[in-house]
Amino acid sequence: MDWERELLPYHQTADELRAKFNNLALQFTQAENRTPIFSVETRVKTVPSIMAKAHRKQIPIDRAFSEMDDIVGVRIICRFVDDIFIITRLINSRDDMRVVKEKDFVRSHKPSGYRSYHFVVEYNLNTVFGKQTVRAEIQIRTLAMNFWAVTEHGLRYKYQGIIPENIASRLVKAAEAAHVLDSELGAIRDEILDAEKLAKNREEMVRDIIHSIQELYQVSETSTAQEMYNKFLNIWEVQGEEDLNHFYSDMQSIAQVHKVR
Ligand code: 0O2
Repeated sequence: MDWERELLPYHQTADELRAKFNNLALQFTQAENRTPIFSVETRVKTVPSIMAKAHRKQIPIDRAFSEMDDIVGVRIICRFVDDIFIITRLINSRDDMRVVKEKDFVRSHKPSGYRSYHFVVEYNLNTVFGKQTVRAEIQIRTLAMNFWAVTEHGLRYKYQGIIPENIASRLVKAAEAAHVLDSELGAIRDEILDAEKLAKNREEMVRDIIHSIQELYQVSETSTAQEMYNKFLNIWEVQGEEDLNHFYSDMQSIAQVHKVR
């Protein structure tokens, strides 16, 4: 079997899915000023790892490609638990991928403590060799769930799947701690998002003010521009939101007057 040739459509699937989810993130940011997608990672299983899994699951090697769901893996990381469910609804409503399996380990975690939302989807691909349907596993989890899963996975690898009892029970406790972190941050999600929006608005306002002052240096007396700059520094240092808003409107009016002249 030409493994590398067999794997080409899987690499294409990984590339296309990564691009699609990254574009979704961009569109969310454009439309709503924030995205539920923090990051997207993809991987294609290597040949040794396909062989090892086929051996473990007693899948004849010539059926590995048709029977394994996770040769293509997509991992979508979110900041908040609620974001996971925005994405699950989205995946279920798309017509460019068909959901064939769905497992919710977020609401109902595994005994190990593992939390994540899993899909297996069938994705239609157009290649130079014709059309092909490729299965991919999509895992959706928060940053905290991911931190736990990656750490636990490393230990699982070290102990070849059988983690000693004392470490396993600590891992369950650590998973609970990650869950508490997600719940606490989820409870103040709106507060956090408001603060971030405020900081972003302030940053944009300051950028516009500095730009207007720069323009003022070119179109007015240096002393006028200098006076506005000093005023701005005073307000900026004190960090009064309302004063900054007023100054921003004043600055816009002044810039307008000078532009008209
Ligand atoms: P790897 O090394 O990540 O690829 P299968 O159908 O055989 O893929 P299963 O058990 O039916 O497996 O599917 P499930 O439970 O949805 O698990 C699929 C993948 O989720 C696993 O792939 C892991 O990546 C991840 N996962 C599931 N349970 C745990 C867990 O307890 N800890 C961690 N860290 N990850 C988990 P693989 O092939 O098992 O492993």
